Amino acid sequence: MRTPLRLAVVPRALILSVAMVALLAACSTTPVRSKLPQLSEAKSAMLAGTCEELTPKLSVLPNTKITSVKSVAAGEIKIGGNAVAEHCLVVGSMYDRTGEPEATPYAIGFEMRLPKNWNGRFWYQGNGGIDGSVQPALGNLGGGPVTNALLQGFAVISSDAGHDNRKTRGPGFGLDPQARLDYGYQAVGKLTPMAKELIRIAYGKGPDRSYIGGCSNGGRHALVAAARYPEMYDGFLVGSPGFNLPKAAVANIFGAQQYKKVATDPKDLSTAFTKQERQAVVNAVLAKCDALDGATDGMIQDTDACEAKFNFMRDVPTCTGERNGTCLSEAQKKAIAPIFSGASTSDGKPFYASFPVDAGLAGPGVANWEFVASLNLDSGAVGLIFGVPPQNPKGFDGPNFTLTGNIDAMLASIYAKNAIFKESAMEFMTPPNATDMSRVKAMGGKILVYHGVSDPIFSVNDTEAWYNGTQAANGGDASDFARFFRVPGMDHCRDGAATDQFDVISSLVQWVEQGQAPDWIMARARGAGNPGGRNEDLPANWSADRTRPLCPYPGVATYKGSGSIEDASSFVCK
Ligand SMILES: [Ca+2]
Repeated sequence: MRTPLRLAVVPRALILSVAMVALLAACSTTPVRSKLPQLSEAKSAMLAGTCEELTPKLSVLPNTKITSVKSVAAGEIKIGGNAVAEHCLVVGSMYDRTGEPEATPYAIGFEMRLPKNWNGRFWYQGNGGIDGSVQPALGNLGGGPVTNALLQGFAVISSDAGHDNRKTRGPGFGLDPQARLDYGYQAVGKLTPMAKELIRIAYGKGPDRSYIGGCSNGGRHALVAAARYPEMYDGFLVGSPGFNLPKAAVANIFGAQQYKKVATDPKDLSTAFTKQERQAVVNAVLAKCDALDGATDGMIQDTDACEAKFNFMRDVPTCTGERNGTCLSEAQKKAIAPIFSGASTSDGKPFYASFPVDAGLAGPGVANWEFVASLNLDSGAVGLIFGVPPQNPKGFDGPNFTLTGNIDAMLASIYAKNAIFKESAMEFMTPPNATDMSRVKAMGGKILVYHGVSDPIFSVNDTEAWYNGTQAANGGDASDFARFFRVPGMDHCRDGAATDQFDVISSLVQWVEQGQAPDWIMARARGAGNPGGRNEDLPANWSADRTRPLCPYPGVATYKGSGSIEDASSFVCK
């Protein structure tokens, strides 16, 4: 396993902990925090025999159908120029059945990739969106190839979470109550014991350490698993989590209805808030907030100070004449401000988090989520997968549902249940008692969360509120088992004006297995020449491989006052 680069940044937490030790030594009555269990390090092993020899042994797996087992040679797959080592690819399904509507075939489809030379660890790859297809079990996370579980030697599983979008026409699976529950949480609960047993058969021992991680809906899967299945995993990697996904989807529909009020072309919501205009907002917020962290570098590290200082209505230039891309009209401001301040019901009650105004707002990812996904994805999710009762999928018109639907009714539908749909969407999609992670903590498990500040679909402020609640549930400090890293400028899971490439998997493994809590995480921009693909949103005046420390909340990467602003070593977490 690669070791993350360490820099000569003096972690503030270390200084504090030294001071605290001195204080504790001087004052014997100070309560000493009980020590959490330290889990042992995973030990590597070799696959027992060939992939072909594995096939007959897997027939013992209950409720499981193995479709194929084949060998993948070293280098057959390359990730960011790195050759993936030799491994077995196992493809199969669990709980094959028929369901709604009209005897649709269902199963929990999966693939597992088992490295010949295994690091002793299991990785459950949570996938994005509404699931529904088995993404390759490579364990990719974040921008670029830095974080990749398969490259690092994990045995990795990936699944469709219980439905095949080709057979259900995407969100049509929402008509099947069991398919909703599998998508929400039960697929993880069913696949995990099977996967561990399959690993035991393949290597002669089960995984020493198990991890679950993903971004977006995959981050949701990880946080839901931490709440529902804490005993199944040792580490939870929670990227840009949609852990309040049904509410976030209604909030994005709320946003589309706001944009519709000022769109000059009713068929194209992006005419409500063009790229030039979004850049004008970015310029305005940078003018107020960029220097708050000590470096005028196009990044707003001090999100909280910026939110206190920047006022959308006041600080964005108001057009005195026609819209010309450098300003927003009064009507635009009135329509768009409530999207940032937080979606609300018809009587003004907020139902989802606010969004920070941040430097990554001008990117195309933002436009896609706000102006396109709201019509084509959130509509189907709310109307067919989350709402009780679901809409009729025959003739369901997503854009019309989004642009003309009643927000209050949509919100009520994601909390509703009936005799057929016995759990509401807010029950099956979200972590129960989300801020109670006591079982993870007690077992020595660790939760590492990251979230882009410019994420337009799941708000970093929602994740911040969850983390603050988790802190409060642990006497004001949960940092001994749960840490939260904001990624300034990053769009949803990657891209944006951001350093969006970071090896959070290694950070989590070191924390779980070595007890080394991440006081900061190295993050790198993906400029020209990056093997993982260039981030097109990077400002032209940034170095192609700018680095920054990601800081544990509420820490802020702060410029030391000297040294290159392109280099993480010039910053310290404060
Ligand atoms: Ca700055």
